[in-house]
Amino acid sequence: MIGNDRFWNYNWISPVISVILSSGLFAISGCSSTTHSTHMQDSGNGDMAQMNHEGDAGSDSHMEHGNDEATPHHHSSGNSEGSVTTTQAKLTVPAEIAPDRSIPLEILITDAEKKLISQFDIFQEKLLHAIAVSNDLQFYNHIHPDYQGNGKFTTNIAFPKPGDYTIFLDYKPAGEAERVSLVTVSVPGTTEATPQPDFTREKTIDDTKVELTLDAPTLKENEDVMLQFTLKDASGNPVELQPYLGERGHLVIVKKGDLLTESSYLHSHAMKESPAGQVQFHTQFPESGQYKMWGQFNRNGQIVTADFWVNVE
Ligand SMILES: [Cu+2]
Repeated sequence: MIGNDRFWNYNWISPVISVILSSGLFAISGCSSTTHSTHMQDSGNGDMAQMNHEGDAGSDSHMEHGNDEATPHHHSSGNSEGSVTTTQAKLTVPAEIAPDRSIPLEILITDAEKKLISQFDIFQEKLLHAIAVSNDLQFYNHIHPDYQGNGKFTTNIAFPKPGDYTIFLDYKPAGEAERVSLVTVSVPGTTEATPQPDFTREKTIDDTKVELTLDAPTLKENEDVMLQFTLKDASGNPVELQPYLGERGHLVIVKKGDLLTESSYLHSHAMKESPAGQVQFHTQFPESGQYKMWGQFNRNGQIVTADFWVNVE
């Protein structure tokens, strides 16, 4: 919260139109409520579209079914039954963005013909879930933009540091399957070196101690795994949790990479039953690599966000 208002001179008259990327229709993995988007993008005509996506030559403009190097292990992409439709998100941000300053975001969701989608189904209590991460996966924010009607959502967000950010947009056009679209934002300035992933399995967030345990000694791609978060208070007692967005907890998982795509993103829902202070997620990691996960839980109205890195072989 540095009071550098003098740097704050964004101008809505010449907004930068950011990225347009179509979404993937969700594929539901067989064992759990984990969803995982298919990789289906279409770089649009946004000024910033090339910024984060130029490295993905050859895989941006078609839908894959497991035959592309970027997504060699598409489990369960076979249930789309020929009804795949695409949607797109377009982000408009101010022409000038300063670190650590709140900026307005305007998001338009359209169908493949660029026609605005006006009706959305509520899922997990919201019309649109927006998960913003820095591309180095150090920053995470989960917000719910306000629906203005006619395909338009608005919100405000601050990006803490210079660098590239990706916002995963998770929504359901009325009567249709859940979609994920992504948009990107670049905050100008000198970027800092990214710290190495930290694989600690225990963290204290304010006065909540959170421990991650896995039901397997190592994580392997495409294998079922149960991720358990155990939350204790300062005295070591299990904490009481309340529902968060209708569930015992939410888990967002993003695969580390030079380029974040829709297939980098996984959103897992908590198992319904688990002992006090424990929340379990059943999931699969689609590829080997390093993943950052953010578990979110409601402790007496305070959302506890616990982040952990895991390595998948
Ligand atoms: Cu949400």
